[in-house]
Amino acid sequence: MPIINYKTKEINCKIVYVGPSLGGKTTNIQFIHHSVPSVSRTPLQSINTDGDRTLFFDYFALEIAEIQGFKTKFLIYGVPGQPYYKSTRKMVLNGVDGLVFIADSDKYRMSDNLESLLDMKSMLKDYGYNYNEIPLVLQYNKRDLPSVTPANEMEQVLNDRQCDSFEAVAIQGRGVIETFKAICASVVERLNKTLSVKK
Ligand SMILES: Nc1nc2c(ncn2[C@@H]2O[C@H](COP(=O)(O)OP(=O)(O)OP(=O)(O)O)[C@@H](O)[C@H]2O)c(=O)[nH]1
Ligand SMILES: [Mg+2]
Repeated sequence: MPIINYKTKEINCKIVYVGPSLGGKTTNIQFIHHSVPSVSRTPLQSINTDGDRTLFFDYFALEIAEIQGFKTKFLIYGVPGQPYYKSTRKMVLNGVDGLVFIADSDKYRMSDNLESLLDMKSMLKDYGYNYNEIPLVLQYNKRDLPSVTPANEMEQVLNDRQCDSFEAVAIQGRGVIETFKAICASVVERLNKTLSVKK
C-alpha cells in the first residue's frame, strides 16, 4: 500500500526492480534517472562491487505531478539479484507498490529467470501480499544478444499473470522508458482507486 499522509497531503509509492543477477536492473534505473528532469529527482544511490553488481540496492526518488491534490513521489529501488543477497532483497520488497521484473533473454538464463521469479513470489507471500494483485510489468532485456529465448516463449514461462511486457535493450535505452511508464500507470491507477474509496 502506498504511504498516504493526509495531513501533509503527500503520497510515497514504492516501485521495485527485481530479476536475476546481471539481467539489467541497475542499467534500467540508471537510464531512467538520466532521462527524468534533474529538478524532480534525488541523486541515484548505487553500491556496487568491482564486477558492477549491486551489493546493497539502487535507489532514487522521483517527484511526479499531484494526484487528487496529493504531492506524489515514486521511490524507485533495484534489488541485488545474486542469490546470496536474499535478505537485502526481502528487506527492499517490504512495502512494495509496484514491481518490474527484468528477465535476461540470454537463452542460457531461463532457469535463472524462473528461479528469481519464484524467489520474488515466495518473499511476497511471506509479507502477506497477493501476488496476483500487485501492479507488475515484465521486461525481456538483452534482446541484442546473438542467442536469445524467443519472446513468446519467455511470455509463456514467466508471464503467468498476462501483465504488460516489453522487449528491451537496456544498454541502449530501448524499452526502458516504456516499461517504466507502464508500471507508473498501473501504480497510479491503483492509487486513484484507493483514494476514491477513502474519500
Ligand atoms: N548486451 C546487453 N548487455 C546489457 C543489457 N542491459 C544490461 N547489460 C549489461 O549487463 C550487465 C549487468 O547489468 P546490470 O544492470 O548491472 O544488472 P543487474 O540486474 O543490476 O545485476 P545485479 O545488480 O547483480 O542484480 C552490465 O554489464 C550491463 O552493461 C542489454 O540490453 N544488452
Ligand atoms: Mg544491479
